Formats: sequence, structure tokens, C-alpha cells
Amino acid sequence: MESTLTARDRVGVQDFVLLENYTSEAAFIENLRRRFGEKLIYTYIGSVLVSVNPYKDLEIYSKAHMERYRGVSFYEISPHIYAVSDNTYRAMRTERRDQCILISGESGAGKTEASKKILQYYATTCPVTDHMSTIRDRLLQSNPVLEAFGNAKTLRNDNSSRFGKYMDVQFDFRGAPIGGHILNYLLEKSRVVHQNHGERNFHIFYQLLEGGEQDQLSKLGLERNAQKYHYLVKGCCPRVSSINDKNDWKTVRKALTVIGFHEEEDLLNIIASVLHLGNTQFGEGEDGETQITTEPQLTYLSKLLGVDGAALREALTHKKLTAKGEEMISPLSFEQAVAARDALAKAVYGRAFTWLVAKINQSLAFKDEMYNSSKGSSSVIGLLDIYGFEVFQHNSFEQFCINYCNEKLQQLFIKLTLKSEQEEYEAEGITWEPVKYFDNKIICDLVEEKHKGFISILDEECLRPGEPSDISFLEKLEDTLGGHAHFVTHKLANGKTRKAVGREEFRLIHYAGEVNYTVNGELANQSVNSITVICQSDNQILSQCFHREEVTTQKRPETAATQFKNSLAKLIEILMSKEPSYVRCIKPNEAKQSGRFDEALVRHQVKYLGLMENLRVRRAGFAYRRRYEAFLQRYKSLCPGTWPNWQGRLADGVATLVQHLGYKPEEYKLGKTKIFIRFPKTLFTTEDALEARRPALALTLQTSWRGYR
Ligand code: AD9
Ligand code: MG
Repeated sequence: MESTLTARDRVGVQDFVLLENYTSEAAFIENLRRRFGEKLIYTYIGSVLVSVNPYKDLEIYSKAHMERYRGVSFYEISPHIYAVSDNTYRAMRTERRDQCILISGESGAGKTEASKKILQYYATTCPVTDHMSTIRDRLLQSNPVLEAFGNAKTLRNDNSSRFGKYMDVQFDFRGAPIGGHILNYLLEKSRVVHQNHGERNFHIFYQLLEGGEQDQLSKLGLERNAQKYHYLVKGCCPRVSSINDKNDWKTVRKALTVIGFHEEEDLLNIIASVLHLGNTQFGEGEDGETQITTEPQLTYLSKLLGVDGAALREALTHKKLTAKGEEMISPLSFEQAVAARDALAKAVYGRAFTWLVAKINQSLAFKDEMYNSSKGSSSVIGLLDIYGFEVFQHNSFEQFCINYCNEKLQQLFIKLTLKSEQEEYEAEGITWEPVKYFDNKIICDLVEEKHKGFISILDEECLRPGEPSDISFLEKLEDTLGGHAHFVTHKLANGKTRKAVGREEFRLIHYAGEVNYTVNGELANQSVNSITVICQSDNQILSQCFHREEVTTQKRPETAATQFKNSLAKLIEILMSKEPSYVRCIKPNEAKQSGRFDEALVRHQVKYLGLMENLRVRRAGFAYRRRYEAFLQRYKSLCPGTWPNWQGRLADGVATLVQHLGYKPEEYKLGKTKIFIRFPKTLFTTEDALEARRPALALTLQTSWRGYR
């Protein structure tokens, strides 16, 4: 039957706005599926790029491909991540306005790969002098370092980013990269001490054990066998066939050199100390007190962490309490000691990661004297590669933060897409017709509203004196949020949702779906504090990460939830100040297999990425819009009045052309600089006429118009 299909049937439309049945989810998915079948992984919704992970190397990322997209308008060429990269770059250059590219999608959908491809595009196509090549190389090399420390093998992705990342690339007035800056968000620290079955700890641990030189490992007291380390085998899969830890170690070492890193010894000591912490065991002493039973571990730990052995022993087995102004030392139970050990491992690793980002930022910082260029005339392209919406069997504080972040980004997306549509219509003098959509502000408010939002209640519970209690926290949530349509607990479940809610759980009805979060241990995570001892460390990195004031100050520290809320608010502010472009990534199957398109899975993502809504907004008025000169140039041969060249005003030329083509008044509108066409059919008819008249032209432009045909 293949031969009876037209090209359009086979590859669908390259821009969803040209779908006849644009409100149909089935038609949307069918279009994605057809294109995916032809290895066309990219499709637009207007200027939003939808990308489906091919799970294999397609030959579409060569230097020649990059060249093809340089300076070419969005609609002249098939959709590609390079088209978005190039358009963003040109918009920055011509409009002198900071840009950002927001990449979203669920785990394994291809966000990090997309952001790397964008960076490679700039590194290859932007002008650079010798001086600048240093910055360019550092920008590229920051990736392997951050991935080693912040990525891990999960069930859903062998190289899953376990932190959110926003990276600014700074360009000078000539368009050359001159600096960069990275903001990191919420590293999944729980992974340092625990991994679910089939998952690993962060790559760096395995890389060091596989790739480190023998004398290096001996100095660190390590054996070349990941099986020996409790923190590395919780998921029972220290080896992954798609990962070569030994080679990756070499890549990371090289990258650290390019970045200009000198603290390698201190960094290795930290990685090793986490492994020794994991192997530190506790038992019962003669008087029933908890004590450390692994003395060699303690010796290595005190050396690697650069702290006094006795002080460390005490920190792992006792806690300090202040009662009525007096300090008291009280012993920890076995469980408490294990928790204190794990908390220390998480704190040390988490802070070292933040330090590493700061270190990379120093090496990427714009230096005036180096480039003989003025900072004032530079502009920025920001790349946001942040975790997608997550729902697991058990969802904890980390999933809560990730999903809250997604609510905030969805909110921004709604605001900005609607706003930019509205602005374009207004700028072109065309009447704006409001569109109905689900506004998730109600969920953002539920989480972050002052005094009565979720985070306020959590803060209150964490900061009140005495032991925090999960149950009283849950009761407070019920008292305050009980009436909210998007909040459910076991007690409140009556009819709001169909799925069961456990007694130690609450459920949020997110815009993307319902998620049960467990409050078990939620509060302990927030208030554990066994860091006093590390403040005295003579490890150069740790001494910069842990400050004495933290433990001596009377001021209550910000809770992790409030810190995250504030950092998100700052991120939204940064993004709002820039012109956004969007890449929406979709994962075609759970098996990480090429060529497999699981419709149910894709449908779910189309839903929660809000793509149908996005399309509806984009199609609310007009399916298609183009600048007069481009429209005239393409179709002028169809009208004797405009062929071979139109001499008058462009708008008049287009008016003459569409009149000749028989466009009805309800089918189009003429704005100030663009023609707006309401239905795809009108455009297809015109395209057919063009092809009938000039098949040669249609052929030469086949890459560009294949999608429309
Ligand atoms: V997570 O939220 O960090 O767990 P990402 O970042 O969305 O996730 P990632 O970019 O890491 O996913 O992609 C997962 C894997 O899919 C990669 O390791 C590649 O093997 C594969 N992939 C993704 N995009 C492409 C592509 N354009 N071409 C080929 C790809 N393979
Ligand atoms: Mg990623």
C-alpha cells in the first residue's frame, strides 16, 4: 500500500498547526508516529520544537548539517534542534535581547542530549579567536564533569541527570562566546546512600574505582571493586553495559584539566570518604551504647575528611542538645547513628557538588582583560535542562520538589506562550481572541502561598522546638489545606480521587497527574544536623563548604523546602527577563529501544507537556503566519501581477497575490508585516498549485516543504 500514500500521508505535517484536525489528540499522536517512523524526530508547534528520542545515533548532527541551518529561517528548512539554536542566536544578535531555551520532558526523553547539541552548535558555528577557544572548550568540558558527579544510571535512563541545570552562555558584540554561568538545582542527595533496585549511585564513584590508578586507590584506602562498598550496591547493578566507567574517568580527568582544576586531591578524598562512610558500621558496646565497629574505616575517614578522629567518632554516635541554655551530649540509638552517618555522607557529597559548580563558574567567568571587549555590549542565551515530572511507587520530598518545579515551569509556559501570541496579534493589528486553558496557578499557590501554603506549614513544623512529627505535620496539612480541590489525604479522600491514599501519605493533584507523597521521614530529612565536626576540616574544599557560623548562629536556618522555593522564584525571574524558546522532549518507549513507539506512553507525555493546549493556543486564531517578503517570494510565480517581481509595497503585493489565488476574506488577515492564514487547507491548496506549476522548485526545497506536503 506504501505506493498509494502521498508524501504528506507518509510523513505528516512538520508543524502541528497545519493539522486539519488540530483538536484531536489521536491525530496529533499519529502525526508524531508517522514522522518518527521516517526518522523525522523533530516537529514544530509554531516555534516550539517537539523532539522524540530516537534512541540511536541519527546522522543529522554533522558539521555539514550545522552549516545548513545557519542563517536560515525557521520555515524554510525541516525542523531541527539546530534551527532553534540558530534562530535563538540570530534573535539575540539582531534584537540585542537575552534569550533562553527551555528544554522539558520526562526522564530519558532527551533533554540533556538536546542541550549538548545546542551547545555544540554554538561552539562550532560561532566566531572565535584563540583566546575565546579556551572559554568555548571549558563550556563544552563542564558537561562531562557535571555529569560524572550529578548523573546516575536509573531505571529510566542510563545517564539520568539527578540535578536541574540552568546555564547561561554569554556572547560578545561579535557573537562570540566569552563566558558562562551555571545554576544548579536540588541534587538528588538521597542517591548517595540509597539506590532503588536496578539503579546506581552517581557515576563518579564507579569511574574512580574502575579508572583510578592503583597507587591512587591505595592512598585513598579503596579497593578496585564496587561490590565492596555498601553505598554502591544498594541497586545491585554496579556495572552497566552501555557505560564504560574506565574511559569516562579519563574523560573527566581531561575535562578537569581543561577547566583549570587544581584541587584534585581534596576532591578525591571527598569521594573516597563517602565510600568509607558507607562502610562504617555500628554495634552495641558493653553498656548497650552505640559504637563504631569498623575502626579502619574511621582512621581513613578522619584522614580523608581532614578532621580529628575522636571528634568524628563522637559526631557519629552522639548528638548535642541545648536545654535551658546548657549544652548536653546524649548518645544516639543504633538507628539514629545510621541516620547521622547517612546525613553526613549526603551533606558532604551535596556540598562538594555545589562547590564544583562554583569552581566551574569561576573558570567560565567573563574576564574583561582577556577579550579586550566590553561586558556592557554582551548578550546571553540561557539553557534550561531540568528534571521532568516524576511519579514513582514511593514519592518523597525530592519528587515533591521536582514536581513543584514543573508546576512553576508550566505556569511560566502558559503565561509566556499566551503572552507572546497576544503580543504578536497586537503588534500586527489583528484582534486577539481569548483562549480557554487550565491555569495551574491554583496548584502553585497551594504549595507556596505565604502562611497557608504547603511549604509554610512544613517550615513551621520543622522549625518548632522539639522533635518534629510526621503525623502532626499531616494533621496540620489537613487542617489548613483540607478544603483545597488539589489536596487529598486518607481522611479527606471522599470522592476527590479514585486511587487510595495511605495513612502516612498526602496526594497532590498536579496539572500532569495525581501523585501520592509519603511524609514518612520527611521532617527528619529537613532537620538532621551532624555537620559541626566538618566545619573544622582541613580539606580545602570542605572548609569552603561548611562554615562555623552555621552551627553557632542563633538564626534559624532556612529549610530545604524554602531554599528550593526561593531558588525557583529566582529562576523564574531570570527566565521572565529573557525571550524564551521551547524544546519539548518525548520518550517513545520505556525500553530505551530504537524504532519503538508506544502510543500510550507518548499520549501521556503529550498530555502533561500540555502540547494539545499549546497547539490550541497557537491555532486559536490563525494556523499559519509568514512575513510578507517570504510569502511573496515563494508564491509570486502563481500570479501574473506579482511575477517576476513586485515593485510596490509588500502588503499590496500579498493582497494582489491572495486575491488572484481566490482566498476568501474569512480565510486570512493581513497584519502590518505578516499574512495570517486561518486554515491549513488554504496553504496546502496554494502549495499544490506551486508544485503543479514548478515541480523543480518543489523538489529543490523538498527538505523544507516535505513536512508540509
Ligand atoms: V533525565 O531527566 O536527565 O533522566 P534526559 O536528560 O531527558 O533524561 P537524555 O538526554 O540523557 O535524557 O537522553 C537519554 C538517552 O537517550 C541518551 O543517553 C541517548 O542514548 C538517547 N538520546 C537522547 N536524545 C538523543 C538523540 N537526539 N539522538 C540519539 C538520543 N540518541
Ligand atoms: Mg538529563
